[in-house]
Amino acid sequence: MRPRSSRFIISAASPRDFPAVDLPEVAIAGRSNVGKSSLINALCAADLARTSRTPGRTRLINWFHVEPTKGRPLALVDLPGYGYAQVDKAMRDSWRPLIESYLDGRTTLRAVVLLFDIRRGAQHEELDFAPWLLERGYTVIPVLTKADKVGKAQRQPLVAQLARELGTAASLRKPILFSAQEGLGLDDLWRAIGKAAEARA
Ligand SMILES: Nc1nc2c(ncn2[C@@H]2O[C@H](COP(=O)(O)OP(=O)(O)O)[C@@H](O)[C@H]2O)c(=O)[nH]1
Ligand SMILES: [Mg+2]
Repeated sequence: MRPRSSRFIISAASPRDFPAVDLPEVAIAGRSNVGKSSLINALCAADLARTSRTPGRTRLINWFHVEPTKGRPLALVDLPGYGYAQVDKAMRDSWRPLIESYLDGRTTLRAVVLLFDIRRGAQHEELDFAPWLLERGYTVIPVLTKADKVGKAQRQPLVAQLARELGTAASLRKPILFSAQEGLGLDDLWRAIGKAAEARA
């Protein structure tokens, strides 16, 4: 599916800059380099989110306005990558409160799309993060990114493995196989996002 329209709204470096957006929101979370910006670009069918070569914006939370072909408009929210060993501690300490203050009090947030590199699977951070999100009442949509990097026969077993690792909470969706490069999984992801955005908070 291609959206009717998509545009960048605003970036925020601190909670006082969070916009008062009167739309259901779906956030995209995952480690640096997992493919967040590429996935947002694929969903928006436009080069709105910068990909890894320009890391400046990746320390900010970025809002995008998207009008799907079906259903109401929504905001996609690009969260800074977490668990990135190469950044120094001071930088990590400033990210965490930013992400947590967003996730803790965002009444318009309906779902978090949680990204996993298909070659790495779930690591400690994600295995802690998913239940943390579920406890706060958010739908979690797990996505395996860069599916093109593994052979076709390996893909479904990796989906099954991630599903096993994440468990069976009610607001946990089935993992979606995704490749920005091949355009794989885009319709499945739009369906899951649309459903979550329509649901009442
Ligand atoms: N092969 C392949 N590479 C991808 C895919 N998605 C992202 N990448 C590459 O992975 C790197 C990080 O992507 P980016 O979207 O910037 O990740 P972010 O840091 O999570 O926003 C870039 O070099 C992308 O081109 C994909 O589906 N397939
Ligand atoms: Mg990015």
